Amino acid sequence: MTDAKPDNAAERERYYAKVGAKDLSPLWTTTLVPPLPKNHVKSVPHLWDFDNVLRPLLLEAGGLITAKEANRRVLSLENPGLGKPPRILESLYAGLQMILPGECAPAHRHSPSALRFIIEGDGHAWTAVSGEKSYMKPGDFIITPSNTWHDHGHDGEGPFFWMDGLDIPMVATFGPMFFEHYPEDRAPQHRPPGDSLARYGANMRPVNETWSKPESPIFSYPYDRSREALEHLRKNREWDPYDGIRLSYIDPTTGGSAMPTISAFLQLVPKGFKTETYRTTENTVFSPVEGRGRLYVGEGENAKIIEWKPRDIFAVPCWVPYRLEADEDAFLFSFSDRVAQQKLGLWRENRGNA
Ligand code: 1HN
Repeated sequence: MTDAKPDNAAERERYYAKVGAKDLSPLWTTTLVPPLPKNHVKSVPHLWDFDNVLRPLLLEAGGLITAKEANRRVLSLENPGLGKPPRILESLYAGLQMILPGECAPAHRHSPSALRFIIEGDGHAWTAVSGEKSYMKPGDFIITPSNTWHDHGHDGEGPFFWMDGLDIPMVATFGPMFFEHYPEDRAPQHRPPGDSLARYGANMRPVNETWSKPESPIFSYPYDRSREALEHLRKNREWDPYDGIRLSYIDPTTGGSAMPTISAFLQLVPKGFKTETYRTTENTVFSPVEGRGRLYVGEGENAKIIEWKPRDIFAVPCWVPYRLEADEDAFLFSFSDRVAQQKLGLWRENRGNA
């Protein structure tokens, strides 16, 4: 390549204007496919502080608007490197939602799939998905599959907070965005709480029932059970140098991801453990449940150290190297677009520095 100005520069410019007017552009003047994600990914590693920022601001919103009027009282986490519409990372939406005792977040359904990760509250708030209520406790992971009716309520005391994770940017890329309000505030209940877990969550399944949907038949994955599994494995399985001990939430009928577009994980990084530098094409959102520590993220002039503690939310973009250090036994929830990238043949990871 030469930087010398071609002798027909003016002629070329006239040509570019001419093709532009015909809804065309010369590929040779654009870089559609840069050599590395870092030349293309705009989102940046970032942390949202729950105790000092998210919680007080949501409480303030609680004095300004009801859950019903807002439909959903959610603060969207906007990655500072991305413009509107709000996204936490290129492919993922995340928000922090608060519901107050007696409130109603009315029933609706939409094509984007959602997950809830419970952050704080007394265990008497619930979400109803497809006619089944799940009471929510901190650390629980709950799915709201595409186009399932869902509403939220709170029968207990005090404010109740959870993180919402949705695949909205993926759906937006393809186009099939659908949303409907249910004609009443509450969608009807067809099954008692705990039904889906009883049917599919005991390493058994009803022999006379088929399940062919792309998501898990289990709506709620209680924290106690996931945590207990990690506690067992810390003593009985080698720790992974890049993850510590990490389990993924699965659809028990396939062994694959609980959701078709979003992967979700719970991970234990034992006190004093330092993970080795890891890089993956996946876009990942973390929320520590217990423990505190540091995230070392990025490289060169973009390298940062981010301190995290329980209930914070932090995001690591595609192909940005990172490692974790825990000062106390740390249990971290995370969700990512791994399963979507895998289905498209795009997912890569790099264990090591290369
Ligand atoms: C939604 O429906 C919920 O149902 C939460 O709780 C967050 C963010 C964007 C679009 C729809 C919910 C959402 C959302």
